[in-house]
Amino acid sequence: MKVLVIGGDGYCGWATALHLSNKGYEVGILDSLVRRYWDLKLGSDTLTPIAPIEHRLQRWNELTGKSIDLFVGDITDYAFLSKTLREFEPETIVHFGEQRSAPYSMIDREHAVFTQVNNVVGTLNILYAMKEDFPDSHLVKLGTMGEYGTPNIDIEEGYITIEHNGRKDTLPYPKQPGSFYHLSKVHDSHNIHFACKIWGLRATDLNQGVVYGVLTEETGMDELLINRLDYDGVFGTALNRFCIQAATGHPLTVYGKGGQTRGFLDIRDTVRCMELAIANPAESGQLRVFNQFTEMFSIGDLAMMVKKAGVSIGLDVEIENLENPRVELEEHYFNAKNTKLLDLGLQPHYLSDSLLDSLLNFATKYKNRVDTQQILPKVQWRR
Ligand code: NAD
Ligand code: USQ
Repeated sequence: MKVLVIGGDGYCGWATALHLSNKGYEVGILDSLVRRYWDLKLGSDTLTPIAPIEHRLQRWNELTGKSIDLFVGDITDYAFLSKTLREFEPETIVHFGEQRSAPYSMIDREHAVFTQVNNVVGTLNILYAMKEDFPDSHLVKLGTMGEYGTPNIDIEEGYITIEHNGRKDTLPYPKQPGSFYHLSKVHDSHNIHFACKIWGLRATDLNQGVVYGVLTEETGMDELLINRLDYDGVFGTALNRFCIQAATGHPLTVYGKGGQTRGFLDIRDTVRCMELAIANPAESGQLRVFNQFTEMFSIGDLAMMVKKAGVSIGLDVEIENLENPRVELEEHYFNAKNTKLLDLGLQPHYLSDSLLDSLLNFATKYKNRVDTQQILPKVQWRR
């Protein structure tokens, strides 16, 4: 099967592209490489030295004999997107290619507008290109658990059945996202839902939780295949940041009380979830939604786990509760369903001492690349 991985130079996309290639899929990567440029503009860099995409792909080919096609361009450019799809003729389109940082989207008006245009227009272009030329292909789109926010009731997988004034219906689950980035995902979900309904397209929205870890079977094969691992205050995410902070002797940055609870998953499960969603496509006319995470943790508990694992390998780890730069509940109910991917056969890698140990050792190996000035959060949600 031919799979086009949009955003295939990024953290989740690179690991997924290699995994699918390894599993025998015919893979193409479409990426504008804009994420590398945003890092440059922010003055930040990934912990790991990532090779240029051409070198990565050449090394993959040398090691495995498998080749991955590369299309460098922007999906908000419809002519480029349409031309690429006609050339590659994908049966599945995996879409990771968005601006994915909540803090980046909250820097100022320009960054909020950019995030929403990049994400919403990019996805809308994909939907139109599918309608024009590939109405039977399957769109596997990365959404986020953050679309739901933190409601005081259980979170279902995309839809909820409601009884109201004696009548009953199954409706899209209410969305209460916490940043202009997370809002862009909600807008995408609505557009995809509508396109499936009117044009009979098939799509799967994967509401993914926060991803952690860096090594997968494929990216660990060679230094040139190494994946990015962000630690800075804009693109770095909770658990990855905490491990890198522990390795460099920086206090762990828990925002506010640390009672914020989120869904998490190991990047080795991200690639497996993608494989499962691709191998079991949605029906025509259907927007299927899976909640893609394996465990729920509060940020405070994660920090405690990293501290314990760090101390056990001789690191001196402090936890600091910073004033929260975001507007979010710091103590709340959170109980989200995640059975659909398990039903398809996902066997989770749960967060373990050995994973924390290996992530801490990995961070220690590259700690000389860390610019500690980039660690503290600088973007404020409030006026
Ligand atoms: P990333 O920034 O590492 O990768 C995104 C890639 O998309 C980059 O290589 C970038 O150059 C490319 N891109 C962005 N806009 C593009 C455009 N207009 N045209 C072409 N390419 C474009 O991000 P990631 O962490 O790999 O996240 C991938 C997807 O998964 C995102 O949609 C994100 O919202 C979602 N997600 C990520 C996480 C996480 O913890 N990293 C969690 C949940 C969901
Ligand atoms: N947090 C801290 N300290 C930190 C970093 C984060 O306390 O140093 C807190 C935040 O306040 C928030 C939680 O940890 O409550 C998660 O923040 P995050 O930066 O790890 O993740 P988030 O901003 O939600 O975004 C990330 C990805 C995004 C994806 C999302 C999945 O960047 O692309 O959509 O995780 S989810 O969180 O489930 O919506």
